[in-house]
Amino acid sequence: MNIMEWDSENASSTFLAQVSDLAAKADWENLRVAYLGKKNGLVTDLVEQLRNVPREEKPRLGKAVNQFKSLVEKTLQDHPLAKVESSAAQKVFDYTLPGYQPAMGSLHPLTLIQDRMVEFFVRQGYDVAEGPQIETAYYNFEALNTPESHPARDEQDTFYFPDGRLLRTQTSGVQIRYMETHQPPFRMIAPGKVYRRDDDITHSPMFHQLEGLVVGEGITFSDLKGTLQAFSRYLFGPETQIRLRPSYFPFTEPSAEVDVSCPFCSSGCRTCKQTRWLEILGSGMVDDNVLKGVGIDPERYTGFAFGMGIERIAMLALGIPDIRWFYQNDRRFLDPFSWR
Ligand code: 2NL
Repeated sequence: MNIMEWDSENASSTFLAQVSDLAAKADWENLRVAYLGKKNGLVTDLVEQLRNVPREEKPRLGKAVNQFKSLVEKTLQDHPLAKVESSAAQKVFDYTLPGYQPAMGSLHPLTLIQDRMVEFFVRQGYDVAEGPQIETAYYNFEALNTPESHPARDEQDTFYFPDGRLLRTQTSGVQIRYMETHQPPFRMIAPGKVYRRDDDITHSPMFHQLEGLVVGEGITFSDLKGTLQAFSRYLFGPETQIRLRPSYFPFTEPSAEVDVSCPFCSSGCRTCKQTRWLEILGSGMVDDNVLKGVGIDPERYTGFAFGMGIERIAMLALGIPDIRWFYQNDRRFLDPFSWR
């Protein structure tokens, strides 16, 4: 269109007639391109030609083109179709397509194992207690008959805060508080996070423990043995045997380490390192000094206690070679547990 032959009034009414015929977003798009398109849009073209118009015609034509441009821009912008989704997104919904399956959350393998352990003790009437992960040296060590000279208290093994407090290395502080606030007889467990300066394929600076404590009149080593026997059979199957080996902990006397017969073999395998036994926990009769420290009379009451690492047992039960797999949130590792 040559600007010298352009009739602004005619152009406006033509444009407005086209606008009144608009029916779909695609029509609106086409009209916008026809007028305002960067290439060959009528308005764009006219504005371009203004530069070469004779001097004396410039004011009149300039005004007319600008008015026309505003009319086109404003009319298209205010049109109801301007706000309608463009045709590509407006496609009819295809209900034959497969649905999107939302990813399902599931329990972490450590949570699954911990829940099963807790389940056993809850069914036996144990109370479940929790406590702070930042402890004082009193609740983590002193009250557990562990003197300042003990290697476990070294900065090599324990994370200390500048004020002398520490990240608990065992959940025992929870049991101490429980004994301060409850009268025997009682049975309780304390599951939770604990921290030690350790880091390799079987040790993590943070891991989970479950400790248990039973105090009452006439509690004996037989009660300890029977309880751990039943627990082992619950966790590893009814054929499981247990074996107690003499051991030492500052807070129990006597103390025993407990092995279960390897649930995977009868003649030695990789999991049991050809020994046919797996060590699963430490235990013993609560030391008199620990009971005295919380005001329980050891002449009247006795008790047993035990502690186990949840990661260690989960690794044995599930055949997991590297403790770090628990913490990396890699779905190749986690997804196979999601059906449980
Ligand atoms: C292990 C051994 C153990 C305890 C923890 C305990 C707590 C109180 C009193 C006496 Cl309050 N004992 N806990 C006893 C024996 C062993 O843990 O190897 N844990 C991973």
